[in-house]
Amino acid sequence: MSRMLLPRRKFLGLSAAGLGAGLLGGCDLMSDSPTVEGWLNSAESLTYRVQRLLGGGRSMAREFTPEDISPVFKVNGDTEVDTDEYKALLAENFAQWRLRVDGLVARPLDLSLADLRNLPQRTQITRHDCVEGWSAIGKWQGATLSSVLQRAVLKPEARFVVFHCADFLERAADGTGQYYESIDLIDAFHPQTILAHRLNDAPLSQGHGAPLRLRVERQLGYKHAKFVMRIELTDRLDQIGRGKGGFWPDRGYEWYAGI
Ligand SMILES: Nc1nc2c(c(=O)[nH]1)N[C@H]1C(S)=C(S)[C@@H](COP(=O)(O)O)O[C@H]1N2
Ligand SMILES: [Mo]
Repeated sequence: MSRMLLPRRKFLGLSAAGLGAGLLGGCDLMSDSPTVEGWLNSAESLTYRVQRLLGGGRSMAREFTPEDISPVFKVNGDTEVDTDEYKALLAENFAQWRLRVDGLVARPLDLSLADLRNLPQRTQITRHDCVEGWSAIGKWQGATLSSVLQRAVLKPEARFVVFHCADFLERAADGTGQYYESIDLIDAFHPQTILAHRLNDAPLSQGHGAPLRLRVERQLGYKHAKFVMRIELTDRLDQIGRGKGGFWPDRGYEWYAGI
């Protein structure tokens, strides 16, 4: 039954497009390189693996109408980033900012905001639910995370997508406290999972996570990493932070915060 709901052709089509884009970069130069062969094989096996997983992972979070948008969308957690690096980027309106995509990928990426705006976009009006007991409905626009991951070409060992943020919510004695979060590949390739650069038709404010924040609509607010600087593909979470996959998961919250 769930297989019938999966738009299989469309998904394969998108993956093929991603692969095509990936190949354009180095194909002519290195087509006889065994490494390139390896990348292709990894990407293909990943596509099939992801597609299989998606059979049970494609239910959609509810979407709302423009009339439902909350007049005020609260900011929460860190609402400013207190590092020289971030302040310098902000001062130039993020012209020098790049999103680094690395780890278990065949093609590491450095994407500017313009690059991200040129990738396939999605706009969605959704409700944000914070564990502290408040909710707000907002209109988010951003690049689909799947389009970014397809361009980076995941290696077959990749299992988690880690979002490293610019802010330190705590400066703990053990050196942890920089905000981070992580999701599995089912949520990473979900159509509503986006790297948002706009809220309610305006560029993200610093409070809401400028220049880029995650929207992972089927999970609670703390999973929606703000101020994202780097996306790391990994096969394990135990060596990042305190090992539980996120700032709040490291401090006792659930890693999978499904709503
Ligand atoms: N980098 C970072 N991301 C974060 C947080 C944070 O403190 N730092 N707080 C989280 C929590 S608990 C919530 S509810 C939302 C708040 O998003 P908002 O400020 O846009 O409402 O961001 C999440 N993402
Ligand atoms: Mo939250």
